[in-house]
Amino acid sequence: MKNFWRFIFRKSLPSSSLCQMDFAVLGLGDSSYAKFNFVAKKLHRRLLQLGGSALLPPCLGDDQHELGPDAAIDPWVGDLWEKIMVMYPVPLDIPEIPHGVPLPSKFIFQFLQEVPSIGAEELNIASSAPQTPPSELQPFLAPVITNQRVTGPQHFQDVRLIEFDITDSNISFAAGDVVFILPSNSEAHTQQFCQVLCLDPNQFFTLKPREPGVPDPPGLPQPCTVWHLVSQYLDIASVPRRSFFELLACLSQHALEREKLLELSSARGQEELWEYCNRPRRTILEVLCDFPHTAGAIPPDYLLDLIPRIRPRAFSIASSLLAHPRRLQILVAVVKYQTRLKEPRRGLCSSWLASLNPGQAGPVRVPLWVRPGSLVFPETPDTPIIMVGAGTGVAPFRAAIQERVAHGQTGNFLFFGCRQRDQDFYWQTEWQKLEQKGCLTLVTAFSREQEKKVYVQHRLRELGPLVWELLDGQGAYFYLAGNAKYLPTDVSEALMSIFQEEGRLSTADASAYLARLQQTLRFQTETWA
Ligand code: 2AM
Repeated sequence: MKNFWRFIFRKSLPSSSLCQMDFAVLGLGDSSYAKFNFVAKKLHRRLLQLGGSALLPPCLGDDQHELGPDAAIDPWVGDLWEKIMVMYPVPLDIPEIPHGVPLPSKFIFQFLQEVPSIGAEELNIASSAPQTPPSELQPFLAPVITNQRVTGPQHFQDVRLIEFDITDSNISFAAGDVVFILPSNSEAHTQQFCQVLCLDPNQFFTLKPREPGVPDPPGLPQPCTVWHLVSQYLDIASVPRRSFFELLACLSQHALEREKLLELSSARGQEELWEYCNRPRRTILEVLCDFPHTAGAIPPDYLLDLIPRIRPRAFSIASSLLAHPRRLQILVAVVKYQTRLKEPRRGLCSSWLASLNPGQAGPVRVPLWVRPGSLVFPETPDTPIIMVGAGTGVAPFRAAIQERVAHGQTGNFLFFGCRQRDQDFYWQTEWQKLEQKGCLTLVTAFSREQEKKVYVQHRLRELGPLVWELLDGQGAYFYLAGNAKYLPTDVSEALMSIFQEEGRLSTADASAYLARLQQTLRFQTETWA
């Protein structure tokens, strides 16, 4: 993508480069970010500039839409097909694929009659310590050495400090980097899935691609047990997409269930599908339990077409190797919420991590690897940094503070917001020690200790003269991290008012000042909704 981007934006490309080309751009974005679908919009404009003809306006898929990105994608793809079918009609002599018959599966499962000489346990460990840094295809299997609840008993959320031992892993990281973790399904869900689909979890299989040249599914060892496939590969706890229902309908031999599945996958069934599946966050496993006759007769060959692969989750690293050698720490908020379904919804990765018992002997290890994150910290020794973190958003700042303190860098300003000092004030004593040593200036905002909410942006405004002096006088870098939906806008507004009051800038100049900070990486954010 980087190569493509560099190429397409080359100044030397003549403006008629794409005059023979029709194009359409589909973007996947999240409107909680200021630069919503920036790439798609920019690409669309550039392709036009190079003489291409847009078949449609760009599609701006939005993760924040209550129907998900599909709300924009479905009608857009419909329009696209209409155009394409007019431009390139299907020749009459090509037979149509009959409706309701599944396409052949990508893989054929070959079940082994004999148990291979490698033991099942050995197989379930995907890799040992590699020579090169671990990656998605070769993760490091890290033992968990700490799993500690760090929120008080009255706090609504179970937040865990999880620590991994990364001795001999070849992993190294710096402040701002993120760790990717590949979670597994729970034992109970794995068992239930095997039962509903009438699969023997102990059976070994290998996969044969139906078409030559189709690569093996990445990260799946072969031969493999059904248990391994279900517990570590198939994302049975995710909410199914419409394509899942389409394929399931084709595979169903049960008249009633098939009819229902066809309805849910049809265009007019989308409202109902939304109510049945997306709104209550019903999982693939739960849907399969609702269609037991169909589920019990799914040919294993189709499992990989039907169910997506478990995706890794990214966490900001919360520790520095300089303070905790051979260790990697993260702060995990355990996702759990209620919908109209009786069973509470639980986040796959956070619940799995929280369930791991550090003292436990045995092969439960966490597959992980590290990648550079989006936050970059200045290397110059005397550049101050202002870090604004709400809740678990403080995690990357702890790594940065530990690293900077180890390097003797001063000018560390942390604005931390949480609900109550005795419930979710993460690393309270650690910060206080650093303050006493003169390595950190800490400003706290406890939102629920008084009647009126106090947030980090209120503290920023109160300390406006200091913030302005650090930014304008000393060239400080400003960082913001947190999971509050309105946090980015609120903090930007606080900064704007500081620029206007302390810097005596007009509104236009204050926004230009903020934009310049962003462009020069002196204002960086890591936020999620
Ligand atoms: P609240 O839950 O009491 O509203 C970590 O989640 C902290 O961020 C909490 O104290 C939370 O307050 C606060 N928070 C919620 N929304 C915020 C916002 N828009 N700006 C700043 N802090 C916010």
